Amino acid sequence: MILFFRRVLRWNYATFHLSTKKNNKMKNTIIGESLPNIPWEDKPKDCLDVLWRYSGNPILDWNPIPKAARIFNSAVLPYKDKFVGVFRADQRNGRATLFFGKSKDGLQWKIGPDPIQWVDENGKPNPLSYGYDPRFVKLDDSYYAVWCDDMHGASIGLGRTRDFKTFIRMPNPLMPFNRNGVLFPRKVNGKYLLLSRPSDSGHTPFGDIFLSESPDLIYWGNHRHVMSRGGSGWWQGTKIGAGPIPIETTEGWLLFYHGVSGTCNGFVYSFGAAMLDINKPWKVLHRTRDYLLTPEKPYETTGFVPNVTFPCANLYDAPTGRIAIYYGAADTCTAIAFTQVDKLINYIKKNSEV
Ligand code: BMA
Repeated sequence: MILFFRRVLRWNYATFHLSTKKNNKMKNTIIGESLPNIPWEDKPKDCLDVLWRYSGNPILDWNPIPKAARIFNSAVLPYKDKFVGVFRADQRNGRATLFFGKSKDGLQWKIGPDPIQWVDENGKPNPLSYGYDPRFVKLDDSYYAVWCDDMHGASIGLGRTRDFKTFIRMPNPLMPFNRNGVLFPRKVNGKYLLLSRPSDSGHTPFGDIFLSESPDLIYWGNHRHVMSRGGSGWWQGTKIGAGPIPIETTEGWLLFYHGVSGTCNGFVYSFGAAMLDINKPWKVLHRTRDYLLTPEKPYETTGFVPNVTFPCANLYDAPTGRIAIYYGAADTCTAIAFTQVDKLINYIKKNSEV
């Protein structure tokens, strides 16, 4: 009933926009909420790409707060008419941890001042050894963070909050070694879904994306392979990892993911996108043959780790199809890129290699 009501509301919104903006065909491809205050900038006239960078990049630069030297691969969400986020911050001792932040516009952030103080289910302190590359999602009535956690080696960490004050650590969903855990924003076929990238103990020279399911966010199983590294190009030839929370669309789940190529000067992290079947998300329908974004700008090619663009979050506005992608740049800065869902899906379909 609620779903029906939402769809009617969305339809009305879309119809209104269709009648007011004749030249802007809106198809309501994204199945989700509206976010009229999404950070946004129109595509520059001379840009030939389907995805374009924010002219104000980076939005977080070196030493953004007293207790963190670099804030980068981080995750944001809309909250009421503002924004909240879980941020990967490398502290001044070099160790990665997670901070919480708030923003009125998604561009200017108030982060910290201290790392998130995690507790167990009984409220006792349960600090992280380290934490990095968080993703953040609203599921049911709670907000869940997934990150790379230390469980006698890199593994997937999971925690939840309802009020952004108490952050409760939950059992690690998967065994080490694993990274790039990404939850789906709703149950599919009655199960919670988690993408991940199993690995070895180091900075893995290999890696594919897998999917696991759970009835309760505690017990995970029915693991399936989703996507392999590789393809005819080289940008995703070494390893790949799921990026932001998948976006539900009428064409399937839209998933941005990073791809890594090995060069004689180290790894290069770019990102592309895939469309996954809505009811069987382990089935890849389309997948970008070329990257959508690769390190080119000085803040992407130069920094603590050069040549890294690493997406961890996306915001969307369903009625207009606007998408803002938050990505870490050179393990130093936080940057934003924009795209429009219909143009992007059209591009992915036309330039797909599965
Ligand atoms: C990966 C992760 C990311 C990082 C990337 C490039 O293994 O550690 O946090 O952005 O390497 O250094």
